[in-house]
Amino acid sequence: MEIKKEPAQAQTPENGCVQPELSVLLPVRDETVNIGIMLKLLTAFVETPHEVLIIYDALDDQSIEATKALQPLYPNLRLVYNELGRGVVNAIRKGVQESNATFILVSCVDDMGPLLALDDMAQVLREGCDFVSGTRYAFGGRRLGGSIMGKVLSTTANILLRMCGSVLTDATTGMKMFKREAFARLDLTSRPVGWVVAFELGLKAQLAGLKLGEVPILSVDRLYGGESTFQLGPWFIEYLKWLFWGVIELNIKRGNVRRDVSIRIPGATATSVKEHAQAQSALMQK
Ligand SMILES: Nc1nc2c(ncn2[C@@H]2O[C@H](COP(=O)(O)OP(=O)(O)O)[C@@H](O)[C@H]2O)c(=O)[nH]1
Ligand SMILES: [Mg+2]
Repeated sequence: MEIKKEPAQAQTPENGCVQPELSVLLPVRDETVNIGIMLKLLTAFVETPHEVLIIYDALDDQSIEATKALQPLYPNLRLVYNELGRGVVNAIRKGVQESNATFILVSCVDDMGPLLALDDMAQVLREGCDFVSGTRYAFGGRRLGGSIMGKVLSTTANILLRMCGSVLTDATTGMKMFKREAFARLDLTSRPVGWVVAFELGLKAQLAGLKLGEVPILSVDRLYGGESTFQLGPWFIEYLKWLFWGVIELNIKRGNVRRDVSIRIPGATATSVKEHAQAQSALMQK
């Protein structure tokens, strides 16, 4: 597959008034230092004209002050109050309502590695996909840091789902980008438990027959600052529920799932020539 990168309109803190093609939705709960790091790296790495929505659930959240302090530096930075109800699923709903762009990215403010894949994900949408998922488990993608249990749950769920017909190699990752109109076709019903909504998005995008893409990401979960909200008990039950649901639905609606997934490998992801060659040859065999 040809690896190409189209020139995109550069965006800087000074020219943040450029019409954003992409809204970066960052749900937050008491984040401070990571918001500033994320904004710096987004500006440095991402060429796609974008706005950033920091979405908080509570009026006493520490993220509010941290974001307000950064706004004079980043005109494309918006603070959004999610009054729809607590939790990431509601923050995403609110973010989509508030977004001004045709492409929407959902991501975590404490994970900087996936930023290297963001322009490539946008390019996959420009080339005709409706929904593109990051992948930590294929084509040179990797997962570093984060809780061991989170990793075990996610890898097990993805292996089982692949056996049952999932075409995504990482349905559970939070890093998902989609077109605004595609989101309207995914009727989200998950409970506000952690990032289980990412799993629901990955499953429903397939079952809705969306044109799908995948881009490998280097996930480096919470390298610095703040605390993980991961709680094994409630997450486990909710993940299990969606896993069963996915297994059953993928079997019943097998015919809905489009198997022609578009893959794009960012130069920064395949960190060695050998890995890049391996990823390319895996692609050729698909
Ligand atoms: N709005 C909102 N954001 C949340 C909530 N829980 C977690 N987040 C944010 O989601 C991202 C990932 O959460 P994190 O606690 O690191 O989860 P982990 O990576 O699974 O340990 C971070 O940006 C958090 O601030 C929530 O209930 N509401
Ligand atoms: Mg995290």
